[in-house]
Amino acid sequence: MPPAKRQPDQAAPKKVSPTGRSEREGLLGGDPRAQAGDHLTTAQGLRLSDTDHSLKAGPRGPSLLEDHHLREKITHFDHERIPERVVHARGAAAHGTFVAYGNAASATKAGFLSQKGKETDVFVRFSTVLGSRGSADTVRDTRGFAVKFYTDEGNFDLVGNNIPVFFIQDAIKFPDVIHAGKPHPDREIPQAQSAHDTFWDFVGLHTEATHHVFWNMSDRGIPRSYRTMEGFGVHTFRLENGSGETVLVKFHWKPIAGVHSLVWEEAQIAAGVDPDFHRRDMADSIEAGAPLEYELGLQLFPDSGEETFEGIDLLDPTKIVPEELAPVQLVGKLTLDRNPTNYFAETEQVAFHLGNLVPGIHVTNDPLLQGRLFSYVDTQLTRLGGPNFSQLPINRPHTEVNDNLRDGMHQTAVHTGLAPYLPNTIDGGGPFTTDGYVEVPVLVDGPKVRQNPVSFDDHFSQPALFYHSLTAVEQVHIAEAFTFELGKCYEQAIKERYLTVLARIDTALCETVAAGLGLPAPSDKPVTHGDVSPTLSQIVAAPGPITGRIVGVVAGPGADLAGIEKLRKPLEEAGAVLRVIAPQGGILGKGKNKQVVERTFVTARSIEFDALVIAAGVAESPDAGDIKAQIMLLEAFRHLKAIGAWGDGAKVLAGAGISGPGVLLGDSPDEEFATSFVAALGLHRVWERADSVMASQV
Ligand code: HDE
Repeated sequence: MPPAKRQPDQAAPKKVSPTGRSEREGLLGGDPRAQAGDHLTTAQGLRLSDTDHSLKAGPRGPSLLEDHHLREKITHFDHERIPERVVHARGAAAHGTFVAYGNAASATKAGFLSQKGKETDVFVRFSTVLGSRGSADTVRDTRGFAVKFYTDEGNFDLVGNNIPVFFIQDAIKFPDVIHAGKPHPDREIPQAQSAHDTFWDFVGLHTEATHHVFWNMSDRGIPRSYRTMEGFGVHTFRLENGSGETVLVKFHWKPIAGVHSLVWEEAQIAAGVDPDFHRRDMADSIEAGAPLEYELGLQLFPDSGEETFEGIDLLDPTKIVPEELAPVQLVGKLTLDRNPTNYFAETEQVAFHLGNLVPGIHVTNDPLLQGRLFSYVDTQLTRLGGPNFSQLPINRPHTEVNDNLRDGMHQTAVHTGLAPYLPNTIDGGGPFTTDGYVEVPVLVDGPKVRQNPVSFDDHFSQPALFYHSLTAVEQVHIAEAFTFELGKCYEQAIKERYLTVLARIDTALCETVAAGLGLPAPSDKPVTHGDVSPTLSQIVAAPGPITGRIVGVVAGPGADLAGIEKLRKPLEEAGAVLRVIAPQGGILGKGKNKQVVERTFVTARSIEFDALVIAAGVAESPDAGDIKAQIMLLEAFRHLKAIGAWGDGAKVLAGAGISGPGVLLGDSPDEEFATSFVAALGLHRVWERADSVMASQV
C-alpha cells in the first residue's frame, strides 16, 4: 500500500493537546510539537517518503543496518510498554470537576473544600486490585477509587477504595497479602481472582483480613458500574480549620446513582463476553452526555487525643464507624464528564500519592497510612522511570511550581538561574518560603516497639456487624460467594480453617458454607457484635435514578416500531439508554419510527442490559423462539432484571416460561407501562424473584 497521504479536499484532523484539555486547563497541555504538521516525520523532524518498506539490498535482499527509519521505528516500539502497576494495574479514568458546597469551612481551611462554589479540576482513576492490565473488569475484587484534585494550593490525592476497610492493619503486611492474592508463582494462575489456595491460606491465618474479606464476598465485590460505587478514604485523616482547630475525619464518596452491584453469574459471563464492561460503560456514558456523579462526605470525630470514637479505634483501618453513630456530612459534588484523550499519557501515567496534601488536611498515625506515604513515590520511580514524573502533563499541578528539584532522568524543564539551593544570594534569595503547609504539632512519644494497640486484636466484631446489617438476599450472596471461592481451593485444610473463621461470625452462615463444601461445620461460637447498621445494605426500598442504565428492546421486521419510539422518550428523559435488538442487523422501518438495530441475536448477551422489553409484533416471527434470544431472556430473568412486553410480546415471555414479580405486561407502551418500567429499573433488581429462581444460579 502507498503511504497514507492526505487528499487536498480532506479536512485537516482536529488538533487536540495530548491531554485533550480545554484552554481553561491549558496549563496541563503536553508538548505542542508532539503532533505538529500534516507530514509524517522521524523523531528528528525529517520528512519521510516511505514507511512501508525497509531499506534492502535489492527487492529480495536482506535489510540494511543503515536504515535509520526502520531502526528508530522498531526500537521505539520495543520500548512502548512501562511496567504495569504492582497492584491496581487494570484501570480506567475520567476528568471532571469538584464543586464545594461551602459547608466544610468549620472543619478545614483547604480552599477546594471550604469555599462555597469553588470549582477544582479532578482526574479519577478506577481500578481492580489483583488483575493484570489486560484482565477483566467484572472480577470479584476491591475497586480503587483514586482522585487527584488539581487545587490552587497544589495537588491533593485522595487514593481510596470502594470498600471502607483493608485486609491489614500495618503496611509491613502489604507484600504478604498481595503475594497471597496474586496468581500462584509457579503457573501464574488464576488471573484476577481471589478464589485460590494462597489467598484463602493467608486470610484464614491472618484473621485481621476478615472484615475486608466479608465486603469482598458481598455484592460490593462486583459493582454494576463505576457510577454505582461508593468510595472511601479508608484511613482516618486530620483536618485543620482557619483557627488551627483540628478534627479527625473519614472521607466518603456517595454515588448519586445509588450503590448497585452485578450478580455473580452475570459478572462471570461479562468477564468473558465483555472484559471491558466497566470502562466501556464509563466512556460510553460520558460520551453520551451522562456524567458520573458523586458527593464527597465527611464523617467527623473529635480530635481529643484518644483517636477512638464510641469505642472504635480510628487508627485501625479494619474498622468502620457506622453512619448511624457519625453521620456523613456532604460537602461537595464530583462530576466526571470528560474522557481521557490518550490512555497511556493520562490513565497509565497518572501517579497518585497519599503524601500529596494541601493545607488543612493532615495524616494520622494509622500504621497502614504511614507505610503508604512511602510506597507511592517509590513505586513511580520504577514504573515511570525516574524522579521527574510530576512533570508529566497529567501529574502537573495547576498552580505555580518552583521546587528547586533539578536534573534526573526525563527532565523536560529547562531551568534557569544558578542557585537551586537555599539560602542563596546569587538568584536574589528565592524562591522564598511563605505561609505554606505546616504539620499539626501532634505530640509523638513512646518506646520503640514492633507492636499494635491491643484494640487491633478484635478481628471479628465488625465483620459480624457488617454481615448482620445486610438483608437476607445479600446474606445469601455472601454464603454463595464463600462457597464458590473456598470450593475452588484444592487444600482441604485451608477450607476447614476458613470455616472456623466463619463460625466466629455467624453459625448459620458457617453451616451453609460447610454444607456447600461437603465438610462438617466447626462448633466455635460466634462473637457478639454491636447493633446493626442498616446503611451498610445496598437494597433500596424506593426507586432511585436510572441514569446510564441500558434497556434492550427485542424487535424484528414485524415489530411495533411506533411503540418502541414511544417507550424511548420516557426512558431517555430519565437518563437511560434504549438499544434495539433484532434477529439481524440493519434498519427497521422508515420515517419517524425508523429503528437502527444496535445488537443482533448474535452480538447481544443479557449482561449488557439492565432490563429487557419485547415489542409487540414479534411473537409470530420464526425468530421468536431463537435459542440465543431465549437464553438472553432467561439469563435476565435469573439475574433478577425487570422484563416487560407489550401486546403479543407477552407470548414470547410465556413461551420462555417467564412470569411473576418484575415481569411487566401491557397492551401498549403507554405512560402507565413506561412509568412502572422506570420504577422497576430504579429498584435495580427484582429481589422478590430471588426465592423463585434457584439460589445457586445467582
Ligand atoms: Fe495502594 N498502592 N497500597 N492502597 N493503591 C498502589 O501505587 C500500597 C492501599 C490504592 O489508580 C501502588 O501507583 C501499600 C489502601 C489505589 O494509580 C503502590 C499499601 C488503599 C491505587 C501501592 C496500600 C489503596 C493504589 C501501585 C499498604 C485504599 C491505584 C501503583 C500500606 C485506601 C492508584 C501505584 C492508581 C496503588 C501501595 C494499601 C488504594 C504499590 C504499600 C489501604 C486506589 O504504591
